[in-house]
Amino acid sequence: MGSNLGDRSACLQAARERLAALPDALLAAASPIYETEPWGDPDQPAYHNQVVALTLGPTWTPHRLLAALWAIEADQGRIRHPKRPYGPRTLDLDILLFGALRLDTPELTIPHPRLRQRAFVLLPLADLAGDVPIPDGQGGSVAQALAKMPSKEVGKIVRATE
Ligand code: PH2
Ligand code: MG
Ligand code: MG
Repeated sequence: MGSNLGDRSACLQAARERLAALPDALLAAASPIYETEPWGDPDQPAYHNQVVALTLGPTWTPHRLLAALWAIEADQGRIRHPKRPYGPRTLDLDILLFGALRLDTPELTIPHPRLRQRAFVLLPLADLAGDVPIPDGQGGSVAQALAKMPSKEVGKIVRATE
């Protein structure tokens, strides 16, 4: 989850509440919230980022989850700017992993295709799932991917205080 517009903590809290209320789903764990520099598009405010783990019943598919995440984003005032795919947003909910599934469709790629490039993803993901293998064919766990990140990048990620 990411937010860099408005009250970022409130956006993430509201998102956690919506995720916990999804049918046949449990919000099993949440990482600390981190304050992170914008990645990919420098001209925007700093983000709050957090990773959560959902336990989903058998009725859930990746595409059904994606539709649910888009609905939550839209309800929280997310506006998509086609020219700024990495631009500012009230709320971004991305699927990082879906169990051990690997999926490549036009709408959805799992594991998240930029997971290994982003310290703001790997650090909170490692808080919850360091030992979990990343099923993208490159091999290794979340913690191993984090260890390969430049320490300068990881060092910039700090716990949020507000
Ligand atoms: N999300 C983006 C683009 N850049 N930078 C940070 N720090 N955190 C994000 O969640 C983020 C970003 C597009 O999804
Ligand atoms: Mg994103
Ligand atoms: Mg997204």
